[in-house]
Amino acid sequence: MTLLVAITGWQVEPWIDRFRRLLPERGIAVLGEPFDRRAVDYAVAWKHPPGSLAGLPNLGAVFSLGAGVDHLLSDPKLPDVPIARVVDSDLTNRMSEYVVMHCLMLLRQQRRYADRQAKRLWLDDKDQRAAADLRIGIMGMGVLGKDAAAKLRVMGFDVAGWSRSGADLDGVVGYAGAENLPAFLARTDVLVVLLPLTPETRGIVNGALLDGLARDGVLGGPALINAGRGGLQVEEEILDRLDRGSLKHAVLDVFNAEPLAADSRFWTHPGVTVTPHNAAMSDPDAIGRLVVRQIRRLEQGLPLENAVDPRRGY
Ligand code: NDP
Ligand code: OXD
Repeated sequence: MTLLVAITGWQVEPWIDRFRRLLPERGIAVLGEPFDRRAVDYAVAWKHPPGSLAGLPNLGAVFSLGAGVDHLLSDPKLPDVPIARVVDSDLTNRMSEYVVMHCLMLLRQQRRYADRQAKRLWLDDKDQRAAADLRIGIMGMGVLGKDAAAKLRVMGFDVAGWSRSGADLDGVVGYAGAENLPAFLARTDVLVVLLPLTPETRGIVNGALLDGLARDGVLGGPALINAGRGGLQVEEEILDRLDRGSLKHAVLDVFNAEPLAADSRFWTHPGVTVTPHNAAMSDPDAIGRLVVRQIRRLEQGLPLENAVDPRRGY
C-alpha cells in the first residue's frame, strides 16, 4: 500500500512530510526516486510529467492537489481511474479573499492613492463610490465562484454570475450558456474569471469578450480579474485592449506560460497587477487532511467525494 506523490512546480518536501505523518501505515513514494510500481494504490498529483502515472497496475484513484484538473486531463496517458479534486474551505476562503481584495482595490482606487503617496501628494479627493455602484460579473459559478459571489454581496457589490447551468443565488442573478453571455458582459464593470480550463473554455477571455463589457460604469471602463487559468486568456488581446485604454485594469494570477517570463509586458504594464498563481494556494496541512479523509472513505467502501467528470473536463 503506497501513496505516490507526483508533484512538479511546487516544493514537494512539505507534502511528503504531511503524508508520512498522516498515513504512517502506508509507504510514501516520490516521483523521481525508485519505487515499486505494483505497490502504488493511490497517487496525489500536481502537474505530474505526462505519462508518469501510467504503468501503475494497482492504482485505484488519483487526487488532484488543486481544485483544477486540467493538469491531469491533459495527459494522454492518464490511467482510467477515478479522479478527485480539491473542494475545501481553506482553499475556497483564500480565493474569496483574493477576489474581494481586488474588487475593493478597484472600487477604492487604491493604486491611485499608493501612487500619490509615493509622490507625497495630498489632493482633496472625494471621488469614492459605493460598492453597490460597481457591477461584478463572475464567470464560473462553481465552488469558488459561488463563495466569492456571496462574500462580495456581503460587501454590498452588485453581483451576477455566468455558468453553464446559470442558477440564481441569493441576490445574485445567474446567466446561463453562450446565448446569455453578451447580456452578462454588458452589465459587468469588473469581470472575475473563475472558470476551469477545458476545450470549451480555452481562449474564452479574448478581445471580443472584453469588448462586450460595460463602458458606462463608475470606474470609467471595465476591469478584469483572472484567477482561473492562463489558458483561458488570449494574452496579446488583453495587452492590446489595455494599450488602447478600452480595458482599464487587469489583475492576473495565472498565465499561459508559468512562471511568467521575465520579459513579459505584463510585469511592467501600468494597467496590470501580476500575482504568481497563488490566489488560492493548496495548503499541505488542509489538503493533506482532505486527501486522507478520501482515502479512509474508499477504504470503508464509501464513494469518492468531489469526483471529476473527465468528459466534461472539470
Ligand atoms: P467548479 O468545477 O466548482 O466550477 C466550475 C464552474 O465553471 C461551474 O459553475 C461551471 O458551470 C462553469 N463552467 C465550466 N465550463 C463552462 C462553460 N463551458 N461555460 C460556462 N460555464 C462553465 O470549479 P471551482 O470553482 O472549484 O474552480 C474553478 C477553477 O479555479 C479551477 O478549475 C481552477 O482552474 C481555478 N483555480 C485557481 C486557483 C488559483 O490559485 N489561481 C486556485 C484554485 C482553483 P456549471 O455550474 O453549470 O457546471
Ligand atoms: C488549483 C490551483 O487549481 O491552485 O487549485 O490553481
